[in-house]
Amino acid sequence: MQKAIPCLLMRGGTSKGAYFLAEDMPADTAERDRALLGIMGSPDKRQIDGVGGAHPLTSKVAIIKKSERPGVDVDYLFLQVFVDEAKVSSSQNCGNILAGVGPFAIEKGLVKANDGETIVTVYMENTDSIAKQRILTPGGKVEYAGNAAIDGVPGTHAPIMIEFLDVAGSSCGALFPSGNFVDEVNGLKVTLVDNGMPVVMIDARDLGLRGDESIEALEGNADLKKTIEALRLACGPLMNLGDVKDKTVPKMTIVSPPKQGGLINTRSFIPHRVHDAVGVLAAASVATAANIPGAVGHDLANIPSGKRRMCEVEHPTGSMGVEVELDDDSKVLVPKSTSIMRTARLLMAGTVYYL
Ligand code: NQM
Repeated sequence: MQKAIPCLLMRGGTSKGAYFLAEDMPADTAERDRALLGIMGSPDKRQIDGVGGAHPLTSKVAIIKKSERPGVDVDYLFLQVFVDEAKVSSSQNCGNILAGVGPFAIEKGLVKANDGETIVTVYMENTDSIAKQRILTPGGKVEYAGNAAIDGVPGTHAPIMIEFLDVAGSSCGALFPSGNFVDEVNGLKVTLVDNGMPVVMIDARDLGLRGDESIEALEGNADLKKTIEALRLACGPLMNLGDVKDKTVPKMTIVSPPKQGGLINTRSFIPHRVHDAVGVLAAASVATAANIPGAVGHDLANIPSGKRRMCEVEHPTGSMGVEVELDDDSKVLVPKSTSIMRTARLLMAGTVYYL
């Protein structure tokens, strides 16, 4: 007998995933993960027997419920369903899938929309932190159409502004979890940073790269992949993440000088495939570190001036704008807030089946 669960399929930023109400999911974690593997069609590199898109960026899940926290509308749990392994991980957050959380909450009646725009405050369970989303809701309904473009997604859509309030150190305990702006690990200079996503920044030149290589060239470079994975496993404990063998963090970001007038250019292993763009919170981490003298990439970067800095983090399909507001106390070096613009779209509302 097939089992059935109500589901919305949504694009959130440059990712795509299945969004569920927590109350519709099996309460037992092992049973929930078994359901999600079946729903996505994992493990199988084509995910042919499920709704997953055969890439980590399209094999994602959001589980959402009304929040009991004061001042918070909904709680959001992000789960990464591995494509070719029978694994489901809650070890990371996802700022792209987050873009669809507010619209989902309104569609499902968890949040009552205003006529005009609606602010949805989201508690992100993976990182114990808060994001505020501003969603256009003319007539009290989510507007998906609009003129906002984000690189990595064709066409234009309604903008969703997202402000992250307390994400610095949310996975690793500190913005720079090793206590240093730069460390030497496996003979390579790295910056270990967490402004919402644990990221290891490496200068492309130290890997014998230019930094603007294609995704295919990077994914086809077996020696590079071995070096990057060995470095990731060594950096995990230094970032207070423990053994990261079965985790999808830290993300490994190769940095090089900007090519389009932005802050810095990136190529990100997430951690085994190369991102088509860059993660939202990963970009927030990279943008923050690159602004700090001494961090890997600072000397390559085009640093804006002022306290509120619009930083374009370049990636294989364009760039992501991250606004970083630095704290008044420059010794603290914790950004006060980080904002980005995303778009999202409801693709399908219905029932998903699994065996
Ligand atoms: O960094 C993919 C994405 C992400 C993560 C990944 C993300 C973020 O969807 O906030 O959104 O790094 O696995 O882009």
